[in-house]
Amino acid sequence: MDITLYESGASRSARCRWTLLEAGISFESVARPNLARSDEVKALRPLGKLPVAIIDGRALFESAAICTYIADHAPGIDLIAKPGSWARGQHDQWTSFALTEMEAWLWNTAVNTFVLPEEQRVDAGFEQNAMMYGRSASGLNDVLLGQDFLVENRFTVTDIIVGWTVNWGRRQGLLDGLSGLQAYLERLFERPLCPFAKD
Ligand SMILES: N[C@@H](CCC(=O)N[C@@H](CS)C(=O)NCC(=O)O)C(=O)O
Repeated sequence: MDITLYESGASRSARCRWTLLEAGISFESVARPNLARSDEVKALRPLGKLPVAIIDGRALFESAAICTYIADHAPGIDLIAKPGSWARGQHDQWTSFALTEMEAWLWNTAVNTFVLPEEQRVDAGFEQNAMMYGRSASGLNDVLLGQDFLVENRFTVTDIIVGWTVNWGRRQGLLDGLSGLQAYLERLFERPLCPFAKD
């Protein structure tokens, strides 16, 4: 595969970078200040957000979709459950759960803290966002008290996608008391290629 990744540091782009590194696929990186919302990226992806991957000349966006596609096409390494298998259903399940039941709450807080211009922000929902993230995180914590990884109990791209969301919660101070998630992140951080922010 010929891949160019439009990326931005430890943001959601890090999911794609990590997947490519684990897959052993070399790629070109495009990263510079003010890349998001630039005309160049708007031409590739609605809203001009990052990441975007140009794969063999075609643009693919949404970090989870990019990671899943790359994992499906990674030569010589088994990074994702087989399409059509029950385990693949679990990949879709946990990916959807992380993006809709966890990450969306953190994104709402981010949007109303620094993403939108001040006059467009609403500052009423922060506590509720933290509570709702915590509720979902607690459910995921219960699962990860009984297994090391999410699908087939082995490291897969599912952990790259979901782990990023868990790590965002950690950075927001939302993992207190959730020892299953803390240990899960330690397992991910131990992997030498993990590019997630560890501060
Ligand atoms: N659901 C999208 C989210 C993409 C996203 O929000 N990217 C951020 C960086 S992490 C961005 O480009 N922000 C610029 C903006 O909001 O205009 C994905 O996972 O790819």
